[in-house]
Amino acid sequence: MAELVVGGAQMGPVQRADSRAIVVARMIALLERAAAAGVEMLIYPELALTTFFPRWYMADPVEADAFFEREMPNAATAPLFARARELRIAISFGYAELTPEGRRFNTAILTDRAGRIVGKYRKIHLPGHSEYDPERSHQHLEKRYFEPGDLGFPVWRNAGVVMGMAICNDRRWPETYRCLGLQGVELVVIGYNTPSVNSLKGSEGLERRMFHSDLSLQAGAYQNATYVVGVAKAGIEDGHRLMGGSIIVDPDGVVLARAETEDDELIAAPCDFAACAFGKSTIFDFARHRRPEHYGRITAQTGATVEV
Ligand code: CDT
Repeated sequence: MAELVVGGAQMGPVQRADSRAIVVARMIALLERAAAAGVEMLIYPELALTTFFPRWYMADPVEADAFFEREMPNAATAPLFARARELRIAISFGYAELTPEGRRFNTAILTDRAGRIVGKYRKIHLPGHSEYDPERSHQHLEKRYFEPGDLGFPVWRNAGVVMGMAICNDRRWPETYRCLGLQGVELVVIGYNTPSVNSLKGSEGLERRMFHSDLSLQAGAYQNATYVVGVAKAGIEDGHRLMGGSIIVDPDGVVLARAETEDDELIAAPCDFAACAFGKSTIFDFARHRRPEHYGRITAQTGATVEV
């Protein structure tokens, strides 16, 4: 069974005017800090290379193309891949993907410790809305700029560990973790950009939103007997605050490490993946205890129907 020192590279804000070169230099600085801490697998946030541009309404979605990557690695990110390879650190980070066919996804990739991309995930649970909404304190136009991911929830064996990815809003959905759990996942990595206030419900403050993030990540870990790492892009970005709260959670649902700032910050924890076996072979031994004959509604319908 594998052991790995796992790190979360929380990032402070990326402003709209920041170049990819500036952002990648910050990511490399975090990678160097991770190497000094003995980290072997490092997770960066969702849409790590740019500002969280879905907060901006652009009448023609093509105007947003400047925020998208047409290939990965590319000229801007090549130095990050090269340094990760030299340091033998596997990495995962999120970016906006524009495919050769002109499709747009909110994507994350996973590399092995030799800097090769071994996995790709495209965000499935896209939150927000697709048209300008004057009722909101800020826009959240992910449904405008991205289409839902088309790759499902795959896992990969990487550095001896069964790994899966999810992105931000996916962390709130038990379906995400269970699809990965049913493939024996041992490490789920999740980058996020979460506004510190709810755009429609101004009273829902930071403390409650942090609680919801922790609750989701810890429940997903415990209920699937897997390590889960949630990593924020945080701080005041283009005048809008994003929450921090990056955490590493063990298969018991216990938080092993937590970021304290809203800036570039490294968290790390040694993870012994043998610890996943206990939950997977006892209370969450899916083969013995699941009752899928009663779960048909999970895939047969989306909205709740009240029939009584
Ligand atoms: N990036 C992302 O998915 N953020 C969402 C905010 C939802 S509010 C429309 C999240 O779940 O954190």
